[in-house]
Amino acid sequence: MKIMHKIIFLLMAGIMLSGCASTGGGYSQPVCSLIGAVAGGAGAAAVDGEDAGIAAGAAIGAALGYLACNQGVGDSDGDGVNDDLDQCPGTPAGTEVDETGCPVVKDSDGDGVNDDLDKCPGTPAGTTVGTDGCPLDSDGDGVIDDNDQCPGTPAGVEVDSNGCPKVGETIFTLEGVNFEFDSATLTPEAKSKLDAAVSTLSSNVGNKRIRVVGHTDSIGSETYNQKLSERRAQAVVNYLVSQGVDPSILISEGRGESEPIADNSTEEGRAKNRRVEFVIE
Ligand SMILES: [Ca+2]
Ligand SMILES: [Ca+2]
Ligand SMILES: [Ca+2]
Repeated sequence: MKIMHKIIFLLMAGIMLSGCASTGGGYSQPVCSLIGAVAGGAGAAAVDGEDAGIAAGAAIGAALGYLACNQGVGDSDGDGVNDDLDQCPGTPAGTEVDETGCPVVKDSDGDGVNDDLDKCPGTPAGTTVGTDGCPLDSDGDGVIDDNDQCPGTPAGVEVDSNGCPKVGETIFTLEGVNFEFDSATLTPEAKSKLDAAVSTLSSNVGNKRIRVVGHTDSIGSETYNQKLSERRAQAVVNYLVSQGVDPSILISEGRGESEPIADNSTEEGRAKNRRVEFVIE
């Protein structure tokens, strides 16, 4: 049996030293201590075979195993977690780390965005924030979503403190080929544009109304164009109502050729002048 004990001792010692020494920490410390304890105990038993000797040998072996394993295992980034356990070995000095050696991640204002990503770390409780931790302003009008009664304001439209368009603001313009030639019949293109604008028109004016204003180019008489613009504005209102917009918020008006925004002497300019504007009343 003594020969067997010696073989075990040498075997265990060999495993311990190769595992720990060659890699500078191939085993974790508890495992190395255990191997050391077994090896030490076996070694002691090999020498005198007494229980006390086995216990003493185990204790010495455990200590030796621990020391062997810790040889060469430093704490490169000085965060208090040794390199063999440090999953974030390059932590900057002064960073608070957890038991894995990685920075402790906090969300100081409790908005669900951790401090390291939070560009607005002091958001008041309950504020709706984006991925950057700052209050959301979905329509970019300067009024945060939590206070915005018109959260879909089109870009460039001036708003009041409720985030709704100010009186006189044009919130939408129907441009392009909107009507069949010389008529008030909406083209399919115009209908699809109006369809896309319906939600903006009905839910983004607050408690205000929309004046739907028709304009023409200067081809034809002023009187004729005035009537044509009125019929076109009314056609737009009728279509919007057929698509579910509350008729009580819509006012129809024609201004003929009296308010050109481009040069009526060119086809391009005339196309711009033929338009229907949606103005907050
Ligand atoms: Ca936060
Ligand atoms: Ca807003
Ligand atoms: Ca708004």
